[in-house]
Order: sequence, then structure tokens, then C-alpha cells
Amino acid sequence: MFSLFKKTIQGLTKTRNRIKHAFGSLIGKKYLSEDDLEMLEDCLIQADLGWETTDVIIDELKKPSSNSNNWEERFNSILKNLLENSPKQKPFAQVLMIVGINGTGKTTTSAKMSAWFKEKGENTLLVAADTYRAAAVEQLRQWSNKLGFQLVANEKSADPASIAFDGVTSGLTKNIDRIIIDTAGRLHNSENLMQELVKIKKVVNRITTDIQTFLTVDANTGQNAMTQAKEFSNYIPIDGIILTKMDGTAKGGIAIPIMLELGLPVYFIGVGEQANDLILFDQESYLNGLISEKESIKI
Ligand SMILES: Nc1nc2c(ncn2[C@@H]2O[C@H](COP(=O)(O)OP(=O)(O)OP(=O)(O)O)[C@@H](O)[C@H]2O)c(=O)[nH]1
Ligand SMILES: [Mg+2]
Repeated sequence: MFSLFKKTIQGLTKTRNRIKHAFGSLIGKKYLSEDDLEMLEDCLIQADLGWETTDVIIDELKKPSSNSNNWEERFNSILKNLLENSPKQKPFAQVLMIVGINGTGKTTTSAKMSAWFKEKGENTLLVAADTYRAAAVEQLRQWSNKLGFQLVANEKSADPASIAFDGVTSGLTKNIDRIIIDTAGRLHNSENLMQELVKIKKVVNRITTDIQTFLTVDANTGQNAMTQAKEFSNYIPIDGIILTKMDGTAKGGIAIPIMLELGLPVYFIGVGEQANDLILFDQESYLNGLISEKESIKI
């Protein structure tokens, strides 16, 4: 748990620095001036907490506080209250399909997830269902050699649905704990490619309904992540979000509007390019990590 917290903290360094920069001059103040609030609002928007959430936080902070004049605690408890009824993670399905726009980290995340499940003592099989990028299979093969997960690929096939079908069939036959399907990157305005995704899901559904679809979004893209999630959901139900590249961005606040405005749980955050740079999303660690480096904040 400590390491989970520590890694979350590390992943949020840039976001935290941005927020702290604004908060710094507010320490010790009980009531915030209009200028303070404006500066804070600006910084929360830049950290990607979104207009809706930022407005609520600012309104709450405008209220006189009787119980505490510690801004860290006030900020955290406001967010915690807001997120109380947000959707929570569900247990993982046997088949996990990774979708998203180009370059958001699907292939890397698929491999990292494999490593994550392996660490939990589970066996995993990865299905390389990206038929568009020749290098995609090679990329996964290298990960597979390094991490020791099984790989199903078929470079001769141009039909990702049939590769997914074969891969999942093979995984179910072998009683594999987690079967992860890596799909090709696609833009949500490409009707054909989006329909292809629908087909992959439909074909896999013929053999099992124990499947979840995760959308990888690059945290650096900020509010665009919201659009991607909405658009993908128009084609296939998205069960959760994986926020990648959190290590490289100050916009790590995006997890909040994703949960609050889209009602989607975040399952993992990616904080680097190595196999173990994937952290199970833990709301409390995340909220604390947004503004503090210490584990000791109690809400
Ligand atoms: N810093 C950092 N880099 C990451 C993270 N996740 C992925 N990357 C890098 O992002 C780049 C793209 O990752 P891929 O996994 O190939 O992305 P993809 O979504 O599979 O790409 P396409 O299949 O082309 O759509 C690679 O250089 C990865 O190493 C992360 O959490 N942090
Ligand atoms: Mg890929």
C-alpha cells in the first residue's frame, strides 16, 4: 500500500507542483480574497480539474470554515465529498480489451497490465489484435520475452476480430486468468475503425461475456480525454479509464472530471515506460498526492 501511495505521489509530481504553486501563498489563510480565488481557479483549470469541478471547489472555499484553516485539509475534504458517490472499480473480468486513440499507450499498458497481474500470481495471455502497425506485434513480442506472458498473434491476418476470437478461445481453453486484447489506435471520427471495434467485441462476446473494455487516455491531452471517452462510449460501453503518461504532465487533475462528469472509474495510472510503471488507481492516494507528498493527511 505504501509503495502504491509513493508511486502515485511520484506520478503526480508535476500536477502537485502546479497546484502547490498557487496554493503556496494561501497557506495559513482562513478566508481567501477574490484574487486568491481567481488564482486558484486558474490553476485548477490548468491542472485539468475541469470547469464544473473547479466551480464547486471555489464555491465551497468561499464559505467561511469553522472547523479548520488548513487549506490542504479543506481542499481534500471538498474533493472527497464530491467523489463519494462516483462509480467505483469493479473486479476485473477474464477478458480485458484495451482501446483508445493512436499513441495513447495501449500496447505498453497491455504489457504492463500483464506484469501487474503476474505479480498477483495470475497467468496472462496477450492478444495482438493490431493489424495496422507491423511493429505492434514485434513490440508485444519483445515485452512477452521480457515478462514471460503468452502471446497470440497472427501477422498474416488482416482481421483483428478473428485474431481476438482465436486468442480468447485459446486463453479460455488453457484456463488463463486474464486475457488482454491490444487493439489498434483509432480516431473516434473514423466510422469504419470504430465499427471494427464493435465487431471485435461482438465476436468475443460469442465465446464469453466476461469482458471489460478499458480506454487508455493520455493525461497530457487534458480535456480532450473527456471527448475521447464520450465518443468511444457512443460505439462500445467503456468500463473504465486508464490514464497514461501521468509522469509527464501537470494536467493530472483530469481523473476528477472523468469520474465526476463522465461517471467512469479510473482503474490504472501509467507513470512511465517500464513494466512496473502502472499503478492501480486508488482514490485516496490520488487525492492526497494531488497536493501533498506526505501520507499523513487525514480527511
Ligand atoms: N512516460 C510515459 N510514456 C508512456 C506511458 N505509456 C506509454 N508510454 C509511451 O508512449 C509511447 C506510445 O505507446 P504505445 O503503447 O505504443 O501506444 P499505443 O496506444 O499502443 O500506440 P498505437 O498502437 O500506435 O495506437 C511509447 O513510447 C511508450 O513507451 C507512460 O505511462 N508514461
Ligand atoms: Mg499499440
